[in-house]
Amino acid sequence: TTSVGQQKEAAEALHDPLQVAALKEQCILVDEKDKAIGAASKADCHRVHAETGEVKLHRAFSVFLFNSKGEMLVQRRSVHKITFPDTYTNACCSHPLHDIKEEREESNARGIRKAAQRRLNYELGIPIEEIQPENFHYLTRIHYANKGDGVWGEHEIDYILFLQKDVTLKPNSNEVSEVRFLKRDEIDNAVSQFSAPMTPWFALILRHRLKQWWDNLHRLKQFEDLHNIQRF
Ligand code: DMA
Ligand code: MN
Repeated sequence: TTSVGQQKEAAEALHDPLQVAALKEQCILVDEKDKAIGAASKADCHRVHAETGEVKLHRAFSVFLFNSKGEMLVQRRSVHKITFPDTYTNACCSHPLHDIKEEREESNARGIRKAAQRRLNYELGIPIEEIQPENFHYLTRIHYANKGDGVWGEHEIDYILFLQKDVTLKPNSNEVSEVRFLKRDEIDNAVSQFSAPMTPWFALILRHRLKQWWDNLHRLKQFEDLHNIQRF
């Protein structure tokens, strides 16, 4: 086993400087009911504990973006990402930050919506004015964990946001190496032909919920569950 200090040095030596700098972001620690209980760095929130294999539970979001034709955007994470590099996944995932006051707001998932706006702009280059917080349909929360490569993993309460809108895309190559829109009837075939793995959270949501939600983009209200936290 290696110490946290050694892992830190290794990350700084081996990884992309922008992605290393982002490890200092302060995520929101939560309990299993999604009650905020503190803050910890992105590094501390994603490091797999050497002895227990556990990762600190924190708050996150996943955006699923559809165009007006009902096609879904899939992105390939860049090779520079420290967690789950070079994998196919949904449009945008990230974390609301503890040191941004408005991103801690819990009423109507306000903080999550603001964080999603910030990250869609950063990762995919979508102009801020095209993605207003009220444009997102907040569906539910999912609790999941994954040990990743054994050094960097995930353990999150993940807010699911749907957005159907034609937007302007200008992907940030430090974050995203490819974007494409997939049609509903070609998803299974497309996934089977991906030339890189899928992220575990995208695979999980695809397996359990995505197709049902996708088939009902115009009546998502009836699929909302803002009370329970789903565990598959
Ligand atoms: C983290 O996503 C959030 C989920 C739901 C897995 P990420 O690794 O893409 O975060 P960031 O873009 O902030 O690095
Ligand atoms: Mn995370």
